[in-house]
Amino acid sequence: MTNDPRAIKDELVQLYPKRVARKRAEQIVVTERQTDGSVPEIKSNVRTSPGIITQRGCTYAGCKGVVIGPSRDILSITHGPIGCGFYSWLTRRNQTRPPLPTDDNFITYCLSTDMTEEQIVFGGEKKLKAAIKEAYELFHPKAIAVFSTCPVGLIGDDVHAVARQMKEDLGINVFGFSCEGYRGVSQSAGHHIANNALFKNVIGLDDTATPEKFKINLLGEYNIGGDGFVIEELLARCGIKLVATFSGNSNYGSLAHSHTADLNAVMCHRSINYVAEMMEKKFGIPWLKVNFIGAEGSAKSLRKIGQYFDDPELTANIERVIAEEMPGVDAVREQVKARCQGKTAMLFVGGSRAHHYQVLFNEMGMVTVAAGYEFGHRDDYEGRKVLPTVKVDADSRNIEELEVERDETRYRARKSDEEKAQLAAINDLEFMDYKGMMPEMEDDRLVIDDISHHETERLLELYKPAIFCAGIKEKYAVQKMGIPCKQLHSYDYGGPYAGFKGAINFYREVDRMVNMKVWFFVKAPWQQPAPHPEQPQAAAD
Ligand code: CFM
Repeated sequence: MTNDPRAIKDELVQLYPKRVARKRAEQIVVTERQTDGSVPEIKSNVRTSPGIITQRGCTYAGCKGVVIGPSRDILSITHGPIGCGFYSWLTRRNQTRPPLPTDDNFITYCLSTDMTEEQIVFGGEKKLKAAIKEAYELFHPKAIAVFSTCPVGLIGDDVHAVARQMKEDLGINVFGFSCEGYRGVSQSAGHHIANNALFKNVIGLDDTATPEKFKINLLGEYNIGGDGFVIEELLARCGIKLVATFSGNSNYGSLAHSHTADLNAVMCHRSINYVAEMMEKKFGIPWLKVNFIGAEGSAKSLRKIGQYFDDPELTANIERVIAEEMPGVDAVREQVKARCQGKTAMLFVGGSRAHHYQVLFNEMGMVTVAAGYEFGHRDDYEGRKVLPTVKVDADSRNIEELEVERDETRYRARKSDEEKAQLAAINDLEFMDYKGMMPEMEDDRLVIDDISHHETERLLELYKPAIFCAGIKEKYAVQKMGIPCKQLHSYDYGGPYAGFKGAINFYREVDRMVNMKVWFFVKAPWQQPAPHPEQPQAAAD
């Protein structure tokens, strides 16, 4: 079979009905960088064709599970059938560490209104009110968040009116999310809805500022497998105060005064860019894209933050930390490189990791031959410069765009336009920008948006990569084909993979996976030679 990615692209869509094939062909591109740095257009953030097995999750998952869930002391109530609550209960490895054992931590709980037929027919608002009251009496939280599941939107329960009333009755912050599973084409819509509600109901509520000199928020870091802990520790060693993380290891109070920080460092652009943009407009806090995945990425990100604050002592601290960490990383990297160099990887995950983790594979000398997001938008693939040309369709119009204005009293431009231009010129700091996945990929690689199960199987047969990175839904199907699958959502109970420490963990783990001989012995029964007709068959049980 050919290795020509264009021929493989044709092959992937060959079995689809014509219309589906045409649509899928627009969501699969072969990378090719033009001299001006531009990359081909990719169709993304569109509905999955019915009947196709997708990796995607729902809008409720993106809102409750991804963005709000990791905050430890906001009490989350799922308004809906119990199944929705159950499947969002501890299914993501966002860790948290309350400072004191007596501090609130609701992450291990699963609260649901357990909507049944009665509420579907007669309405569920009464039950929701009772649930909020009961939750309050049990836990006395500072804030309660109410998440809508599909039936809530279908029967028309007004979660916002209920939340307003309960806020008044209980005297704590109660807010709702119209994040019904069907609200958007994927969990990405849920991110946006969560960002909007955080901005309207939490950010900016507490003006208490702490005295540190270098204060930042980390946006789009959810502390999966302890990644956030590693980054927090790194920042602290450099002398950088982390005001709030959105939302790994966060608490309500930190989010409420996050507008007192002087920089927003954005890890996962897809899930939180809306908060970054809105905080810039309302409070004057600029944002910079960072990536603490990969040792080089971590060093670069720390240096970017240093250049932003432009302080000799901070710069020296950052360089000291990098110098302390790098030798350990290099030693392991050299070891694994000898065994992994040139091996191939594929990454199909989420809306940012398929890009970020290419850095780690590059550092190991491995080659990413195909990658894609489940629910990324064109800006995540091609860079934010394409934003003005992104078509708004009925599905994206469904999600509210908040009108944000400068806060009369609290807006403070942390850097003037001149200062920003100067920093951009000297240090190449790109404010409020993300360059996307494709410009950093080699030419002639496949980029596939919202990959289907059928396409996954064909890709594996055609390329036989050394490792495939995806999630739990794909893992065992992939491994049955004799190819190791690394879960990049949950890290397979492993991690952390962020920062320098994380890079070492990842190098070791991937080295083990791609060099393990066991995969060569895997054969499905139908791949074995057929038994001789005269040979007695094993009795079936
Ligand atoms: Fe951002 Fe994430 Fe991701 Fe995401 Fe996710 Fe996740 Fe992900 Mo799973 S917020 S887009 S919705 S980095 S849960 S921590 S791993 S799909 S690539």
